[in-house]
Amino acid sequence: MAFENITVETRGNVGLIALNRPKAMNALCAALIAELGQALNAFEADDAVGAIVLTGSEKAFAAGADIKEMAERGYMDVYMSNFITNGWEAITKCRKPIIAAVSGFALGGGCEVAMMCDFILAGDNAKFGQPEITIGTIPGAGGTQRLTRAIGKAKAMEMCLTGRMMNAAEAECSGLVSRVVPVAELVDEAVKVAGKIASLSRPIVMLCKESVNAAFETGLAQGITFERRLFHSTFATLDQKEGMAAFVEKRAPVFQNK
Ligand code: DAK
Repeated sequence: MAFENITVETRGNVGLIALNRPKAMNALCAALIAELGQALNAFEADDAVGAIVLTGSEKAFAAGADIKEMAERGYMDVYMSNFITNGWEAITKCRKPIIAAVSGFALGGGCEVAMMCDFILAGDNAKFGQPEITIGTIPGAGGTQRLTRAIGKAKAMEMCLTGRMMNAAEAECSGLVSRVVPVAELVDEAVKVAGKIASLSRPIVMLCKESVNAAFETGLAQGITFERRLFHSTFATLDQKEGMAAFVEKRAPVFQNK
């Protein structure tokens, strides 16, 4: 597939997508989001790919939705066309793990895209923010919800109400990112982590992702029950038999994704 706004490659069993609109700080125009959806769906369908890394450039992961594209839209237009909603859902619907490797600016929709991924690895120059308030709107792709769940009300409210950016160190302390690494090593490190995940049992990885995500959508008792049912179901897989046998026999497991 030929893309204009992203680059796509595979490294071993990892799919790597880089947002690529350097002149516009990787602003998320409709064409870019459509391409991102296509690339994610292709990796989702590709049995050779076990995990995905989504990154930008050193300067910008993405500086938000494309303001120039949005500026003249009217209410009836955005409401009736369900403006820019569809393409974005490919990220949250993907069943394979997606790691966001964020360096530079992750603002507005850029921060929201990163938060839609399963976890964020940050380069030490990363800056996160929801600056929509400064251009007369509010976050529209989950920013007020996912940021608040990730870092708590006080910090999320301050960031959404003022547009203040958070640097990588604060983002790590606040629980927004899993780890900070030197920016020059970021993509390689993200691919390494994704490669580790991709080397494990595919169905078990998917069950695990589903279970962690349930923590954000259920109460504790319901979440625990859901986890228990999924845990029980892993015992119906060949990979659970293989994983535990390999441990007992002191050898590396060979998973069949079954
Ligand atoms: N849109 C369009 N162009 C952008 C852009 C953006 N978000 N961000 C940067 N650019 C462009 C600039 O216009 C400039 O273009 P030229 O003037 O060279 O043609 C070029 O990128 C370089 O930017 P700067 O000259 O401004 O570079 P600086 O280093 O001085 O500043 C910056 C970098 C990232 C701090 C600054 O560009 C900036 O503040 N950008 C805007 C950040 C922002 O406000 N983002 C929030 C946008 S609103 C939804 C989904 C998503 C959304 C809503 C709903 N649904 C699913 C319903 C999301 C909304 C948003 O993200």
